[in-house]
Amino acid sequence: MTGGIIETVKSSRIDEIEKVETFLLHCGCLHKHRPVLAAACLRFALTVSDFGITTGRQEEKYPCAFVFNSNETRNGTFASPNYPGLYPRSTECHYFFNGQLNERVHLHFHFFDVEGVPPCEALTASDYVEFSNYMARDRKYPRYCGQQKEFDVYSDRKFFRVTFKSNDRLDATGFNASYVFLDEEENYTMKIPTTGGSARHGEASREIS
Ligand SMILES: [Ca+2]
Repeated sequence: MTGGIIETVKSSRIDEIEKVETFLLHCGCLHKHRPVLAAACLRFALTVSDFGITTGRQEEKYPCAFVFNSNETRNGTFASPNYPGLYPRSTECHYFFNGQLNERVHLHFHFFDVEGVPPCEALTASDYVEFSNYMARDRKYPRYCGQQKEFDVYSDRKFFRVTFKSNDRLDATGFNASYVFLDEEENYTMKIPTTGGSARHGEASREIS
């Protein structure tokens, strides 16, 4: 009965098998007297290796990371794990954007609901989304959490990192966003929405709706 599943697991890499086993044990999937729960849980366990993230190229060096290269796709969408369902707890997912020379990435968040209280730090036990022009933290961009209206974020460099992180309590739906790579000239001629302040090129800014 489970031949297909066993074949799937066999053809996976060892670390994926370990992830699946962890999930099976976690949610009691191995209990033979609860077949319905077991089936649902098994489906969940098998999709969890790609976190239900359907776009980008999965980066194998991280538990959850997806790469978007402008030389493959100049625009598209990306979302939090398991979107539009609730995102999993204690999960960190990276979204790496790689433009070509002179390119920048422009992100537009259509939906945003990440459990937490600004400034979305550990002190407030917040889940959050972080933006950075580097692998390290970039103080230029505030962390985002809570329920937000649509907003835009611009990179300063050809590389940009978006990181989603959830803690071990309380859940929400997450986010859904689109991205587009633009060369510097296109970016500079675009009207950047401001909040009445002095939002400059590359700064995270909210749209007035
Ligand atoms: Ca949480």
